[in-house]
Amino acid sequence: MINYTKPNMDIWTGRIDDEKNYNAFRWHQWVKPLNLMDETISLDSNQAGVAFIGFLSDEGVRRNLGRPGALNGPKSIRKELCNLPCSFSSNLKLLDAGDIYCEDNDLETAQKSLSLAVSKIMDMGLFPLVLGGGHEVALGTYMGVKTKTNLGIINFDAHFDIRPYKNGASSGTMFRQIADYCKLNELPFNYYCIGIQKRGNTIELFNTADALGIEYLLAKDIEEGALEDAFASLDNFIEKQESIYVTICSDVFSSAFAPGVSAVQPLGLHPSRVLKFFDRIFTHKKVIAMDIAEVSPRYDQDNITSNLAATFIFAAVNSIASNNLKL
Ligand SMILES: [Mn+2]
Repeated sequence: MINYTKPNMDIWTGRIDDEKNYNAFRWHQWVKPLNLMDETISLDSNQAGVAFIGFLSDEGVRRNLGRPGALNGPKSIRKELCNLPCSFSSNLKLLDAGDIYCEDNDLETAQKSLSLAVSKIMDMGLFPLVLGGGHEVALGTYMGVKTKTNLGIINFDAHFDIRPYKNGASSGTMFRQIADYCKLNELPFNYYCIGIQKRGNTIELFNTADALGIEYLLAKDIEEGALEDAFASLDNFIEKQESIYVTICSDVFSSAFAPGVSAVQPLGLHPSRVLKFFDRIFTHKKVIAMDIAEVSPRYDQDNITSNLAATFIFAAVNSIASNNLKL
């Protein structure tokens, strides 16, 4: 596995209320290093674990003529995770598995390395939680996960990211690449998008989405429509899948809450509404991997976008704990 750096634990610092009492712990006291090059861990049957891995790339954003900066997302998100409370059983282990970086604009190699890292993490029985990076992270995560024949992808995003890629892959093409991969390998392409913006996708992309059998909820329908109908559609999709990979593109959120992204969305969704959908997905107990993308610290204000990403990671980790551990 190339383009890998082992975890730097210096970043995991913060408030300490008590040095021994787990109930007073914050994440920086609980996260342990996991060097994917030479360490493995094995969990007891009553334990579960989440491994964070950073994807230091915004090469896809650059190729997509967007605003680079998401390269520094993993560091900034980790900082916001430090002081979160350990509000779950101590049978849930948290690990920092280091970073994959992109070198010499070679996005494809970085994505391949990420997929290797994700599959290594899953081989250890851990849940991979990938910190982007541009949304091109999704191709790497997916290729590492594809262990189940019926893997459903749920993408929180203003964009379909199914653009043609004959002139090069980017942060706008991953799900088209995955669709083609599935076709080539006779796998079903199960893709559901939440928060699609009409102003963010051409007519041709909506036509392609229909042709590929992509299901989606428009942002405006989520803001204005009945939540029960949207939930029923989402539940129906999840019930047909063996397992689920969740990916969040931070431009699904309104720019009022997420200014630090590659492409701002004035009409993006309110985070608390997104969280309702997010939490609902986990209640099905099928989510086996996740990533969060497009946090771009150079455009952020007071780290609120990184903090928002950390908030969704907090929700995910608590759901993983309650789904996998007997309390
Ligand atoms: Mn995206």
